Amino acid sequence: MENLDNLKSATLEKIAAAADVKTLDEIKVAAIGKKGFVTEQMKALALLDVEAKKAMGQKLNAVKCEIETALDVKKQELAEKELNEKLKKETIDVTLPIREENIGRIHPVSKIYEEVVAIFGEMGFEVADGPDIEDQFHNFNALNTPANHPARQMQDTFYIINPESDNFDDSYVVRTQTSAVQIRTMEKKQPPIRIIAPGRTYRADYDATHTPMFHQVEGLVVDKVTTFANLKGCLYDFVKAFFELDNIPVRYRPSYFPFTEPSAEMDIGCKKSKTELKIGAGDDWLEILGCGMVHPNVLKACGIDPDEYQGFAFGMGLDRLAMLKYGIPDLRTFFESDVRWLKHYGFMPLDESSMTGGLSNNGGLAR
Ligand code: 2NL
Repeated sequence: MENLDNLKSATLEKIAAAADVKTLDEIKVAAIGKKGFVTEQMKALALLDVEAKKAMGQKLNAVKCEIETALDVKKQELAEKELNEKLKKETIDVTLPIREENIGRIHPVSKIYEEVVAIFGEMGFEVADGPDIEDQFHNFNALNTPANHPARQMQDTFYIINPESDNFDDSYVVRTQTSAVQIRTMEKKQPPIRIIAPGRTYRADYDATHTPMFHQVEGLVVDKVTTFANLKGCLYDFVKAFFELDNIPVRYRPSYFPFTEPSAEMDIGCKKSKTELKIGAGDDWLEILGCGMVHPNVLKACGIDPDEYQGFAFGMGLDRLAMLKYGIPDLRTFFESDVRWLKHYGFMPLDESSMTGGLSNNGGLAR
């Protein structure tokens, strides 16, 4: 008995003095482990008579409980202390520069997207979006392109058969341009409207400058007085901001789109040589976008009175802009998910595009 009390107090003292979890485990083994002193005395109970066995058994259980509780309390205290010390040692200095090798890159198309949104955002345009799969009304009919209109063959459309109808006119399409987004906006909202619709578009075509999925941004302005002069001013400001040039020659060539009248294509001045394309000077011209005044039939199809409102619209390929601005020769490589390509042509994630903080952050170009 005497011996047990002494061993117990000695053990409790050792627990109180223990400096780490490993020491605690050793104390535990020595007291209540398989060969610990409490366990040994429990084994010895078999030799005692019934009364003594009962008394000693209770005593031993109480000692075991006391030691276990003391161990648990101390263990928790030590674990907390160790964690606090570890946290103190492992602080992160968030002001340290990042290790550039270890972070990903922003895809050139995402970069162009951000730049275009920054420029038109500054002019007061809102970004609108819509589904990739469209019905033919929103992709064609509402855009003054009824069934059998020759313009439907101008675009190599991917159709998706409607399982609920035998009529081909009820087929869906993956959108051939993002115009359906503007149609949906006009259906919902009366003018003034000033939106851009960037996004994925699809046509059956594949070569160095065409992929079956590509990216476009279209813009739409509708108001009581909206003129071709407004269109020209808006797009001139856009190309200057986009190519980061104060002066840039532009010209408009007459063109045809079913959804605009008149329609035009905008070229910018450049100098082409075998090895280089220099934008902003020279005797050559580069087509950059298509545009025009919204056709009255389009406004009508969306419930807007063309006698009261006019609009202008434009559309351009984001991938083509990326190829021109960043000198990437083959469009197909954009969508091959090759990390070496991305490392070469991609951009650092923290270089945001803004009209005030540098648009393309050429200094941050990850090359
Ligand atoms: C191009 C030409 C264009 C439009 C898109 C448009 C949309 C509505 C009404 C009228 Cl809702 N027009 N969009 C207008 C002119 C040209 O895109 O070459 N895109 C790559």
